[in-house]
Amino acid sequence: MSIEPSPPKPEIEALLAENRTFPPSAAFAAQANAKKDLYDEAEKDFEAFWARVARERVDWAEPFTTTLEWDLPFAKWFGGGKLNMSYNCVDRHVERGLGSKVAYHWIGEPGDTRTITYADLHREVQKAANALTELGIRTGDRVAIYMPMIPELPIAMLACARLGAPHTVVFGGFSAEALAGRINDAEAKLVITADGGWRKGKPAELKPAVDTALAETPSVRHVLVVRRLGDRAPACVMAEGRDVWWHDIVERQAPECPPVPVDSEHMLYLLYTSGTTAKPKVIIHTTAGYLVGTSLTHEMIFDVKPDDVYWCAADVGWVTGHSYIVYGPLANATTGVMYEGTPDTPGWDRWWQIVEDFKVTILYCAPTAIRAFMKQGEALPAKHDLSSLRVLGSVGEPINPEAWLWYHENIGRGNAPIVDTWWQTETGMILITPLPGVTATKPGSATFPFPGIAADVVDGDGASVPLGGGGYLVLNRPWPAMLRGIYGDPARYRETYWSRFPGMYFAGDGAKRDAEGYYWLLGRVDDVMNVSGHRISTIEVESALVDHKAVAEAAVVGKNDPLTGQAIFAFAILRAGREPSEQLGRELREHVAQVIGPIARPKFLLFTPDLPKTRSGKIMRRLLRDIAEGRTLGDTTTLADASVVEAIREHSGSAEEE
Ligand code: 7RM
Repeated sequence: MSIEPSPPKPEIEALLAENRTFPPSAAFAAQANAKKDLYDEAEKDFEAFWARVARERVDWAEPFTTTLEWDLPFAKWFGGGKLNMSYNCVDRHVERGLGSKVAYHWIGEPGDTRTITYADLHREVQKAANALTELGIRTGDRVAIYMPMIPELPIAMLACARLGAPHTVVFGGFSAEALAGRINDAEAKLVITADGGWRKGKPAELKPAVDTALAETPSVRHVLVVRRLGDRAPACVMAEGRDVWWHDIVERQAPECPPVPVDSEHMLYLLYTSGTTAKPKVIIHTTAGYLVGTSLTHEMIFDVKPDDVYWCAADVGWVTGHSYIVYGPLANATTGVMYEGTPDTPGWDRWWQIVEDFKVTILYCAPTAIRAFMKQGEALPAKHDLSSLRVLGSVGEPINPEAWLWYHENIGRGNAPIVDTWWQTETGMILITPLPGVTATKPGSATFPFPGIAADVVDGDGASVPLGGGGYLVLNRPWPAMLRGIYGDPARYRETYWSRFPGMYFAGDGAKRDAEGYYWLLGRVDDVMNVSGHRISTIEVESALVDHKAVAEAAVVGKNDPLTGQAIFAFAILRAGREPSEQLGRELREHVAQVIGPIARPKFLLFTPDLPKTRSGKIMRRLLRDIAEGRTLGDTTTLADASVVEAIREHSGSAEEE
């Protein structure tokens, strides 16, 4: 790691030290699940805290005998315990009389809907688990899942968990090549997929990509295929003896399949980290600690009550979907919303229509979505009744203060607390976040570590940086939902996360703390630019650009520069109704210079209609750097929409240089 943290610079402090503070309302605080004493309890004895939570929240087949065995960097939580994840997410709720409670209100992109109750889930998960057994799946076998956002996706995950067969979910948008790599890494025996799904008003076939991938995946015996598109999937060909329709095999199964109790540390799933680095890592999550961590954070951070309608608008293929669409919410018997399609179909108010129709009370989404809505203007959300919303969440990237305020005013109507939640595929659960009703928020800050979590900001030598300064974000003690390693590569696990600062987990993110101890996430440390020896993080410049009223979204990268080492290359997406012009280019540069300082003025500026992103909305700056440098593009298998980079590249000649 060559980049050292920047010393605090007064001009950057100006951007981060948001003066606006939003204290919780007395009314919200009075009814909140989380109380301040949660921090106190956890601080007194964090192991005792997690043990208490684990006893209360989990239905154990056999109780655990040890809370934590910590052989740095390998953790074992709740040793001696046995449990089943699907039992905890489904059966126990039905047994307690919640069978008719809705687990998911599902909305297909074309407008079809399905209502899945806990009793429905109970039946369907057991039938699916019996079908997996018939297809040869046993405890410990890996199953790859490559599906659109349809109810069979969580059902398939829970069916795997019922048998103790770890799943690896691959985004439906990824290519055949990416799918083949993931199947081979996991040596999956079975692939669960669909003929396709609806995306942007059109049927999008999936099965042909599976067929291509399977030419190179010797471990796969069978493919289980859900019919979603039917006649609209003409290329869906079933291979005799290998491929089986879901409705043929699942429907005829008995609706009883006893859950297999597994050890606390039994592998629940494998998941690739999002493609912001060149070589993806396969992250291991296990059962009990993950259940404890995701269910507690879900209930406290989103203030979930029995009558809430909770919508996490992520894709299930992202860790956010695993933890906060499937396992956390179902463990809490929550009623959720699940939507198949994109936010712009049939119009840019699709989400607001869903909120209105289903009276959604809690919405959790990514800043990239919020900025896309900002670009479309205030009129669209204003047309809808969003008064049911009472908590809003953000995840995936630092949220610019501008987008935070827009979300607060136009979606939360000024009175729904916003929880900006920092975490990673590796952490499994939210780690830095406000607790609504407890924490006074500041737009752009993820605020404080969750109870029981020990975070710090350290300098290049691992020494804690005093409040007011910036450096590297680290975690100083294990937490229940933490990754248990990188699949098949313990050395890389140690090297990637535990060697930069001995004894600490290095998250790879930069962070600052203000004078009051609030955490401000600054993005990945490899996204830091070095201009004439000044270290400037990409989010700082991006926030300054988005702060200008003409800009909806921005990305900046460092471009090699003979004079200054790196020069700032900015990509800007304008809001609806604004046109690119030289004049506007000058104005934007001037704006950045004013907000941050002349050193941060972009040397190159390109107006672009779109940005290359992962499916979870993270900007792939690696590809923007390739574009800025005029290089051939690196690995694009995790790109949500491959045509975007080509479109930007065509324009890139027109980048204005100052
Ligand atoms: C949940 C998820 C992890 C990386 C992480 C950060 C960035 C996520 C926030 C954030 C600032 C946030 N998992 N990140 N949440 N940065 N504020 N609230 O995103 O594995 O896909 O990505 O995402 O850089 O290291 S992930």
